Amino acid sequence: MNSKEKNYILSKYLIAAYAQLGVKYAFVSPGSRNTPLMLALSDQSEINVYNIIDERSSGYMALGIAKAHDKPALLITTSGTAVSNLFPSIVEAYMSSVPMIILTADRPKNLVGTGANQTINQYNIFNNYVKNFIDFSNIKKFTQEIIFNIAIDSYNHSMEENSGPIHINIPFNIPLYVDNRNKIKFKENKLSKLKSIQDAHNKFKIPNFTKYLRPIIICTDDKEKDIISIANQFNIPVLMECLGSRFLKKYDNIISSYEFILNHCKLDPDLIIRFGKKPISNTLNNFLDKNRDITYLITEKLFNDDAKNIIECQTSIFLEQFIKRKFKYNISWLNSLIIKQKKIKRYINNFFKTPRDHEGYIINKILSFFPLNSNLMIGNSSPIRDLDNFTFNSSSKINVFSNRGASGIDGIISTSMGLALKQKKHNFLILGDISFFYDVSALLSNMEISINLNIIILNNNGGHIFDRLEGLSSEKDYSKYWLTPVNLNIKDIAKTFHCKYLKLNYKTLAKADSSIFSNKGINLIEIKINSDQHHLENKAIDSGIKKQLI
Ligand SMILES: Cc1ncc(C[n+]2csc(CCOP(=O)(O)OP(=O)(O)O)c2C)c(N)n1
Repeated sequence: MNSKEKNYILSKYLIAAYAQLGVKYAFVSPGSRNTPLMLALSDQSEINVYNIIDERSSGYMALGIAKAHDKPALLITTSGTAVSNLFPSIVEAYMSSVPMIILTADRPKNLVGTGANQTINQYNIFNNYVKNFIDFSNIKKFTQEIIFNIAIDSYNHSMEENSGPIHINIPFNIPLYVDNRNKIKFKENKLSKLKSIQDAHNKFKIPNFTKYLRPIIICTDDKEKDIISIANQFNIPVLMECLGSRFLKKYDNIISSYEFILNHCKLDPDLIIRFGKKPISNTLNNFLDKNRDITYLITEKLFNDDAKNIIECQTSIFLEQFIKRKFKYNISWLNSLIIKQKKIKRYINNFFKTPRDHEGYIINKILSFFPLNSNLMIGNSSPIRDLDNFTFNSSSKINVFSNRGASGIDGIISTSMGLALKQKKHNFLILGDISFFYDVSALLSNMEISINLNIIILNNNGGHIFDRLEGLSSEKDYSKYWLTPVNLNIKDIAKTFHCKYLKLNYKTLAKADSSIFSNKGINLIEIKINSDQHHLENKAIDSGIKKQLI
């Protein structure tokens, strides 16, 4: 086998193995060093391939589709800075436990450090943010069996327990292009035996939870639907974040207004059962810190969490055990929280009957237009906080996604484009203007990939999340160093990138309906918000709710 055949055969086996393992999507960016991998992708039909110019965007798209698909996508680049541009998306995938398989083409090892063109040290470049790194320089012989085993191990490892990214670096010698590929002989073997993904330990013991009087559940991004119904059966209130199943089914025991309750009332549970990652809400995080001793985290594997009491098992298996105890907590405890929740809901709904220049009003209005079974990607930082704070439990079947692993404002459009590839209709993204401008180059791919996505830009002109930091806005250089108004015309951007465009404010939104959305292509909806007015409205809501609760 000569070198060019070797490059191609190796690539072909690797891609064939991933296709057999169930990988359905590959995000690639052009280059010459990754040519053997591209040829292998081009010669198959099971994996859908998207060619994305910008590797930063490509990485986030792979993240997005994996969120929707629960399986890794392939992320393929050439050598050099192309590789380093994947870093933010890999950090987010690692921190939020999303599977991803990264194949980076490289120069042969002997060229690293010699001044060879487009050659950097790619060896374990993502170090702390990948679950595993494999360098093909270390493999002496490339048999089909060896390559298939690498594919199986990397796939399984990316999906096991805390899912995450796996990096495979593949040095290719020149020549890179090979023609007459149909004449090259292959063993067309099927993957012989798939090793099954390791089950989590699931050997755990539930402490005697029946001795407590005032239990609560805190559920963040764990979407296991039985959490609420089982909690309901046991009369346990569930503080349910917007990333959980808040919008999937109506249940009285779902408490979504926990920020207001914790800020204005004394809540003294004697047991907290936690599902999912740390909350979005700072107030809820402080509450958890104060209640560490009585909190039990249910998690398959502890990751990036300082919980004191941990029950290591899958949520569904924990619930199976939990439900075996025929027991009910005193309903008056649950009712006391339900009453508070109802008061807050009544107050906010009443307040929002009048159109308000407030993000909570705008988000609620937008959500009310969503068709059933919509996907919503929600941006950092005010949008997700306002979605969390001002929306209530409903059965509108909205599935909410976000990048909360590292809470970056980068890559949000790209992630939502990746998500939208899986679900053909009803895709929405709500984000701030700075996050929009940050990732506007994602729209370059509008012509390459055909998706339907409504992007709602909450434009408060410059990242006004920092107004919420006590005292900061009166700092002398506040506008200079914290605010970043871009002052570009979003309508012009829409035209440049072949998107539809609509401009609204809270008053025109009040008269709108679902016809503002489009079911074809990318639709930019800009909603102007006055941040000073938002803060005034916010204060009014807070003091109004306080009066209701005391
Ligand atoms: C990549 C990255 N850079 C900087 C930040 C810090 N940061 C958090 S929110 C924010 C401003 C966001 O502005 P915008 O998208 O308009 O949303 P909003 O102000 O409404 O929260 C910045 C710069 C971050 N989270 N991620």
